[in-house]
Order: sequence, then structure tokens, then C-alpha cells
Amino acid sequence: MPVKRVLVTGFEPYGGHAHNPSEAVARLLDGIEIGGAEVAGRVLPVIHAGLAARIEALIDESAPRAVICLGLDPGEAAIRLERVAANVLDFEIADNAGAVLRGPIVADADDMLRSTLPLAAIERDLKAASLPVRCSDDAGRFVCNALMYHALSAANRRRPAPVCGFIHLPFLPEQAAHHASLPLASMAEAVRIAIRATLEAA
Ligand code: PCA
Repeated sequence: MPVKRVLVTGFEPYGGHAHNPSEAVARLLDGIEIGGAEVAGRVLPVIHAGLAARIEALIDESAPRAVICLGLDPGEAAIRLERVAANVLDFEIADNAGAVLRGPIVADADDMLRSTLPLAAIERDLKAASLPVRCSDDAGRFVCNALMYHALSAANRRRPAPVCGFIHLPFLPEQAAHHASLPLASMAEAVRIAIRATLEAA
């Protein structure tokens, strides 16, 4: 039987932040087993050029049942489950290659792509674990939203199609003197719960 896998991606630091909790969570979960599936934790550069090919290659490499992409949203107070990726780039800051992009992510393609993760079940289980969680219809207009769009379009093209979506994370306590934050262990636990709920719903 093929190994059941879940792909979890995080991002490198960007925008002057020394750390990115999404990178730490992806590294922490890499190689562990959750709900009978092996986690492949991978870290992506915060660079839009080549992002579609990178996520496509990661999905092809691990042939996962589920793809959960993670990123930091500075100032966010909760584990934020993104419902949709909009086909829009509108960067307020440069990505790590110095690009400031505006326009569609993919020309002549869907205006938005919806998460295929079981968001209601994930939200319920995070609440049951007393972790702060909320759903959102706005994944931003930067590299995270673009990754969600590219990951969903790659996942939706595969047969069988893995379920796929995006979760934004708050700052780590050590980087957030004046902002909301969550300890790394809580964020890793939240993603573990999200993976388990996803596999149970699949
Ligand atoms: N957060 C940014 C990009 C990388 C990350 O971790 C975003 O929300 O778009």
C-alpha cells in the first residue's frame, strides 16, 4: 500500500521579521506520523517567481492526501483558516527577491479558488482544544495568498486530488513585544489537530 502522506509547507522569514513561525512548525512536524499519515514538512522562499513550479514539484514528490500550507500574518491573534485564495497580486512590500507585484496571479483563470480542507471540523477541533481560531475570506494579496492559489490549482488538477488549503499563524512570543502571539508548541499542536481532522474527514 502506498504510504499516506500530508504535505505541510512553511515560509522563510521575510519583511524584516527575524523568524517565521510557519517555517518552525513545518520543520517540527517533518517526518512525524499523524493520524496514520507521514508528514512531509517543507520550507519555501518568500519569492513569487517560481512559486507555482515549486509547490507543484512538492505535490508531485510526495503525492499527499492533503496539502496544508502555512504562513505568518503579523498581528494576527488566532490560527486563521483561509476559506479562499483570490487571483490577485497587490504587494505592499517587496518579496525576498525584491519584486513588488500587482495584477492577476494567473491570467484568464478563476477569480478565486476555495479551500478544500474540512474547515468546520478543523475549527471545531481547535476550539475543543482551547486554541484561538477563526475563519477568514481574505488571505491577503501577497505571497501566501498566491501560494494558496497555486497549491489549490495544482492539487485540483491531480487525480486523486489531495485536499488543500492555507492556515495563517500569529507571531511567536519572542518576536511580538507589542503584538498578539502564540507559543510554537501551541501552533504545532494546532496544525497537528488540523491534519488529524482533515484525514478523518477524507
Ligand atoms: N506571510 C506572508 C508571506 C510569507 C508569510 O509567511 C503572507 O501572508 O503573504
